Amino acid sequence: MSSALRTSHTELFNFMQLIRIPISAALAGLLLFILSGCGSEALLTNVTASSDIITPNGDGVTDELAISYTIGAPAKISAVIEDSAGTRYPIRQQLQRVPSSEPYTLIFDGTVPGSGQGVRQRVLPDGSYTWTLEAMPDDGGSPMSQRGEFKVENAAATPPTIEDLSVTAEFSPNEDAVDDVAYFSYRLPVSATTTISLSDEQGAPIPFISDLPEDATVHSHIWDGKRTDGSLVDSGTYTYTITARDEVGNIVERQGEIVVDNPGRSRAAITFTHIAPVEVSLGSVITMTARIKNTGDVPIRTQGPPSGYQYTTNNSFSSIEDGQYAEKGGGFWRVGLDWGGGHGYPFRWALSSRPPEQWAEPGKFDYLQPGEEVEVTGSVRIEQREDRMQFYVGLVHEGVGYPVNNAGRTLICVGIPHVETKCPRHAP
Ligand SMILES: [Ca+2]
Ligand SMILES: [Ca+2]
Repeated sequence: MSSALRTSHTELFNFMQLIRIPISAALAGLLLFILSGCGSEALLTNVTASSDIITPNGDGVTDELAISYTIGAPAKISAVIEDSAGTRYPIRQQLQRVPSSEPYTLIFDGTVPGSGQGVRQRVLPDGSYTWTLEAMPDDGGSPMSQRGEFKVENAAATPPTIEDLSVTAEFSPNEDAVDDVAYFSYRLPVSATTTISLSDEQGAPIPFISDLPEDATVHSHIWDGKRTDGSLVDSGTYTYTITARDEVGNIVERQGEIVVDNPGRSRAAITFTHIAPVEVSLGSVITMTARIKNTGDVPIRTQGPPSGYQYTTNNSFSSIEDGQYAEKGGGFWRVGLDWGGGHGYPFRWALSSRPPEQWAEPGKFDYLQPGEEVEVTGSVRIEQREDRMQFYVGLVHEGVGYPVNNAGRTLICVGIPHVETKCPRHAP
């Protein structure tokens, strides 16, 4: 069988040489006359292949087949690869070409569209194949085609895979610290270039991860429900497509759906602050009163300690009550009090005027609903030996930042005799 194939390769080679070599011009002209369907301009000529064997394994040596051709009239070019079992793989379809004295070149890298099973593009396995190049003239005349044979050897025909895939089924990107992001997690057995994209119910694409080189290990990515311009997507069902491409061109993909539920942005404003008294002795207590309004379109989630809790300047939200009010991974909002050069708002209280047993999750967290305004009080016993303390109020969106910072600055004079002259609060 291989001897028969070899014979046909030789014949092909000779045939193409006939077309290419000038001394065979008369014969070539006759052939082209026949091939062109008796047209006045030869539609498809000088069709040559760079080789009759390719080894698509990424080593840079005969990885590709270059098929060059000349077009004599405006035409659409298509190319098909066919294996020995008769399966056809279109590799180019209806490419518009205009006449040119310069030859066109079509590069075939050994890959063809995959046939289901999550394989989008794959390297052909070792074997014997034919390529067929067809030109369909724009003027409605007869198409012309040329074909050749080639072999694939040493092919890297094992595609990459996307294993252990886990994707969040439903999430609500509304900054309330509950299911705000979607997780993609998978394992690549071989290194690959990964792309993750989403599309909405109308098919509009939302790029997420683009052509990211990844090693053969476990990978995870977090989607926050935003487009690349930062805008939030709408509620709905989105289709994700993860593709992994290896260095030789095998491409596999996995698809699934993600439900985006009630996306929104949380916003809040401080509408009132008051810190008093402004003259205290060491060991006495100051009290902050603040009013906070949810000015966004989604509920704000908040945690304790509750309004009314008293700190000392020697502790903070993360140290009190066995750490139960430490930051919980982001997304919670609280009102904070700080002083001096900034300590990251060590004193924080829940944005709720309800007692903890009446919270949405009693003792754990509560919500400040859109449009709702609450008054929160908090006190701090002054145990620092500083005589001038500039206190200020802020909103803390934990893990995100300080949406309101440095509000209601108030100078507190601590344990100073003759305070009117030694700790003036009003600039002259
Ligand atoms: Ca090679
Ligand atoms: Ca959420």
